[in-house]
Amino acid sequence: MKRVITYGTFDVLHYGHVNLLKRAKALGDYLIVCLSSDEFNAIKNKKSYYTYEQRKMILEACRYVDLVIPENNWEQKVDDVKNYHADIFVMGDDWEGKFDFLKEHCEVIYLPRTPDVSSTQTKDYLAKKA
Ligand code: C2G
Repeated sequence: MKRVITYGTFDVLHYGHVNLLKRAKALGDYLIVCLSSDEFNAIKNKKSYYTYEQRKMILEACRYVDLVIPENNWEQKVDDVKNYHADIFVMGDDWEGKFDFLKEHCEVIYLPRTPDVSSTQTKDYLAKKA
């Protein structure tokens, strides 16, 4: 049973997110998504359109996701990998190298981002249409 873990805000879920989740799940048997809390988003200077609970509900509807837990800070990843027995840590390659400290605890894989799609782009487009 290979367990994969990934992190993110996943606001206004789009096909770039799903493409990441799909490839992450394909690396193992069980995918844990650590979803940024609204408070941690503020620390990341990100304002989500959807609340944590709404983003969690949407992610839980995704066929590739097995468990959604909160991401509350930058420091929890080593504990998460240990506590959830994660074998593989996956992030999009916009984070290339940033989490290599996890390599002593699990495999670290950065996957190519899906080009030309982002929550911000979608939100800006919809705001202009309003
Ligand atoms: N992603 C992607 N392609 C896109 C957009 C996003 O592959 N077009 C990936 C990102 O690389 C990330 C995941 O989808 O792995 C979630 O993206 P965000 O919600 O933007 O996550 P981020 O704000 O980068 O949070 O501790 C880590 C942070 O919580 C990561």
